[in-house]
Amino acid sequence: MERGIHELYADDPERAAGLLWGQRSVSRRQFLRQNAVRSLAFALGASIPFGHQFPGTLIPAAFAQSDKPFEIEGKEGLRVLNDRPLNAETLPHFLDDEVTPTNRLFIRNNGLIPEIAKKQDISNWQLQIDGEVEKPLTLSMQDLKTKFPQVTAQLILECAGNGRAAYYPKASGNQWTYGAIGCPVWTGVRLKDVLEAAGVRRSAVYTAYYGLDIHPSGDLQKTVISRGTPMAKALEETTLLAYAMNGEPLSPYHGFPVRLVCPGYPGSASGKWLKRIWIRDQVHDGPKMTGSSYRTPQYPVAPGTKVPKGDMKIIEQMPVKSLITFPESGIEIAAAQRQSVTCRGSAWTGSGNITAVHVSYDFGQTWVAAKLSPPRNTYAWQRWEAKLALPSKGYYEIWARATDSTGKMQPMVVPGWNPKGYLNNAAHRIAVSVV
Ligand SMILES: Nc1nc2c(c(=O)[nH]1)N[C@H]1C(S)=C(S)[C@@H](COP(=O)(O)O)O[C@H]1N2
Ligand SMILES: [Mo]
Repeated sequence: MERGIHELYADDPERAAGLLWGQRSVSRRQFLRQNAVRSLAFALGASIPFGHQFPGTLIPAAFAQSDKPFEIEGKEGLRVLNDRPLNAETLPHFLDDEVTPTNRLFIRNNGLIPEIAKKQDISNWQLQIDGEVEKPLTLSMQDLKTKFPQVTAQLILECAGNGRAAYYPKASGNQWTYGAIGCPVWTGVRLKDVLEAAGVRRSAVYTAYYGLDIHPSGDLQKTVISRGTPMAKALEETTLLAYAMNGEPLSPYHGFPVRLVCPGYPGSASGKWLKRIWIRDQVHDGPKMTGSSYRTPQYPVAPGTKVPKGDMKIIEQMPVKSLITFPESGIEIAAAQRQSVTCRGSAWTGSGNITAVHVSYDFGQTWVAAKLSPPRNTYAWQRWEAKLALPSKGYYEIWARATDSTGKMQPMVVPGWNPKGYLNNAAHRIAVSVV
């Protein structure tokens, strides 16, 4: 079940039209519109003679009647935020699995998927390891699979911009709500083992990844994104060079043939479609490492403040957070069932593990502790469940709030505003009516 076109139009007709017609900027409008008319015609299976006349904010009747949803091949339950580059988040009730299935993992692309991933052809693929190492390495897939111990772990992947949509004043970028998070099972090798084989020099400070994805401008010389982590994070047991997700080779969306998985850090540290890891003698300064990218102010600022670039710091550990993945927000419960309403979800943190999840159905006046499962391994999310007795008929909100082993707890309201809208870990709420 994808997000219906009616729902998109109801929320924001301009944006819905933008998604459908590709009309995003006035200057590129004519060009985009031509392309959009072509792709719309393709979706309809017919040409649209007067396509250029179509009013931008009207739902094409063909869709209005069939309620044909936006679909991403191989995906289910994803809401498209942008189609070029492709960005799509998972609806919370589609994240109800203990292990996130591949078809339900969010997609966050800064550029275009490289050919090698589309064709799934690794005959010419190699991974280069260089910089502050004694012995630079060039590794094939075969080398990765045979020269290093294979590791399988369930690891969280969350975009630092998850929750951005709730900041006011609005922060630019994809308007993620809740679903730029997932926790699949990854298989690969430890980055640590590979770096040890290369012999890390004492001068090593930071890693830098380079991927094969293509800059949205089409300029093949331009790097889309190149980020990294301090050496200590790179050398953690759970920082992987992954070649498989949920027992299958990585999909084209998620970094085929090899990607980093750097759980607990912003998703942007988990470079996809890798070609090179450069060990640096200084903090990496590649595209999206500097300025305000993946950085927050060093001190709290009032909403809307212009923060000098020198006052921003790189985001490292992600905050404590949780989701209610069952039931789906907006459901109606028959009065006969109200005494025992099952409610469950996931909780995770970038520091340590989850020690408690509390649930409220009376707007935070009372809280009950949920039953919490242990993580499958370090940096796996933890599932929680609570049975609630709703006292009467009427409208309720179920609120869930997690606490981690550092003692940090999710806030009920949107936390510290920052220029790019990162790290919103406010508690998730859903609506439930007893009828
Ligand atoms: N090469 C490359 N790696 C990348 C990105 C990208 O655009 N290009 N996006 C990053 C960001 S911002 C996130 S949140 C994660 C998303 O991973 P996913 O699309 O597999 O969910 O990949 C990261 N790795
Ligand atoms: Mo991200």
